[in-house]
Amino acid sequence: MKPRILTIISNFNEQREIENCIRNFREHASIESDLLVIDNSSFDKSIELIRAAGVDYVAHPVNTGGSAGVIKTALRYSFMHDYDVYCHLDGDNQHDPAELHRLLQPILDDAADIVIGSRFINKEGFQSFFFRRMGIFTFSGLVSWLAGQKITDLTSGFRAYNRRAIMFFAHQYKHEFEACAQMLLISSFAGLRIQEVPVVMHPRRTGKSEFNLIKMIKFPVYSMISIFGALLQRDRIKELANATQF
Ligand SMILES: Nc1nc2c(ncn2[C@@H]2O[C@H](COP(=O)(O)OP(=O)(O)OP(=O)(O)O)[C@@H](O)[C@H]2O)c(=O)[nH]1
Ligand SMILES: [Mg+2]
Repeated sequence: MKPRILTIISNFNEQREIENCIRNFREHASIESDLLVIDNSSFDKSIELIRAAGVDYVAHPVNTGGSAGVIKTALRYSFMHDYDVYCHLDGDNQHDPAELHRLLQPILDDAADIVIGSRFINKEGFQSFFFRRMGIFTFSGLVSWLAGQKITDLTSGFRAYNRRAIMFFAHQYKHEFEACAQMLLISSFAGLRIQEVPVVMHPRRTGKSEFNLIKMIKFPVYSMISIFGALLQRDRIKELANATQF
């Protein structure tokens, strides 16, 4: 039977790119997938553009304070609507829907539960700026070591999650999580297999990045706290994973 796949575009104030992003998916997606946009309470014109595009969407009534909130809704929505796979694209058009098949393949082969599109495997396309790269490199190394699984692009939102990952996060692990370091560590403690595939990312052309100066300073501190939090929960996560009917 064909897997039911849902691609979700995360949007927060992406009025300059969201239309392109939806069009890009419709014209170039390399997989057969439904499409949903999740808006994180934007206050620009993007929500009107999403409505005009005639795409299904969910609009958060309040901003969740970062993109992790969208991923939580996405996992829950995929679970409630019985999808086998959830693929994630950012609404700033940095992720190429023509590469979605790369993310999907390890899931179809049952070789991974979470697939991350990494820009640092082939080192092509947008590599982000020096300090952010150093942060990603350092924390990817730390999380790889703790998780026992190789991760190079910890902050990449370009990911696919299979039914096991959806079930675990939407049904069993109903707590707060941060999408980068902590989510991957929790996944690994839950026995979920993480695999990376090479992708080419584009630079953000318009709009505002989530990573401003304040976030750049907070990133290492928050990452350390969330890693520590995940380590403290390790046994509980294993119990929850064992209780999950995959
Ligand atoms: N800033 C921000 N972005 C959000 C939020 N919720 C969802 N997003 C979306 O999350 C996605 C990723 O955010 P980005 O700021 O692009 O983060 P990034 O891609 O890691 O950073 P850049 O490479 O600088 O673009 C974008 O599509 C945003 O529209 C939120 O609350 N704040
Ligand atoms: Mg971005």
